[in-house]
Amino acid sequence: MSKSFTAEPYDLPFDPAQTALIIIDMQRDFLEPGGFGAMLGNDVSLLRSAIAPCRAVLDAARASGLFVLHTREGHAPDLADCPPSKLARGRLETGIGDMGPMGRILIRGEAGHDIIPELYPSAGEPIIDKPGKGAFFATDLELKLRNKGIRTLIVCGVTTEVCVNTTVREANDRGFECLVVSDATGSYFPEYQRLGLELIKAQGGIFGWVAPSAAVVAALAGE
Ligand code: C5J
Repeated sequence: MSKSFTAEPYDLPFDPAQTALIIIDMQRDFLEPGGFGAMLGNDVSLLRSAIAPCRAVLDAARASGLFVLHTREGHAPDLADCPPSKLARGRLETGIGDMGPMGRILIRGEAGHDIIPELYPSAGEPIIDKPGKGAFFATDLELKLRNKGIRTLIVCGVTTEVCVNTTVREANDRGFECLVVSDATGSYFPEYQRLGLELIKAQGGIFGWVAPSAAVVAALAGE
C-alpha cells in the first residue's frame, strides 16, 4: 500500500482496490432551487457548492476503478419503513410523505427523491436506499462493502452534520476508515458545516480524516 491521501489530522494510506467512494443523499429535494429544502426557506446554494467538487472526486474515482456507491434518504410510499417519531419530528406543516414541489417528499420513486442529474449513478454503481440518517441502518451497505473487501471510504454528500456525520460514525464503529471530502460536503448552515468537519477529525481523527477534493483527486491520480 504505497498511496496516501494528504489529509487532516494526518495522512491516510490507502489501497485503491480496498477503497470505495460513497456519495450521500445528493437528492433533488435537498439541492435543487425548486425542491423541498428550498421550500423550507433554506439557501440551497450552500449545498450546491458541493456539486462540482463531488463531481471531480466521482470522475477521479471512476477513472481509478474504485467501487462507487450512492445513497438516497427516503421511504416506501406506504411509509411502513418510517418511524412515527420521524414523521412527527419538527411539527412541519408539510413533511415526509406530503405533496411537495417535486412529488411526495422523501418517497421513493418521486422526482424529488432522486439523485441530481450532475451526479447521476452510472450503470453498476449501487444505490443504497436508506430510511435513516446513517447509510448502514436497515440497508445492505455493510454486506456490499465487505464482499468487495473495502476498508477505506471516501465520503461526499449532504448534509455534513446529519447524514454524512451519522454514516461516518456508523462506518467507524464497523472498522472502516473514512476520509470526508471537505468541499464535496455541504450544510444549509455554515457553522454546522465547519463543526461537522471539525468533529470528524478532532482528537486525532476520532471518526476519520478530512481533505479537500483537490487532494483526493491528486492522490487518486497518483500525483
Ligand atoms: C440528510 C437530512 N441527508 N438532513 N438528511 O442529511 O435530513
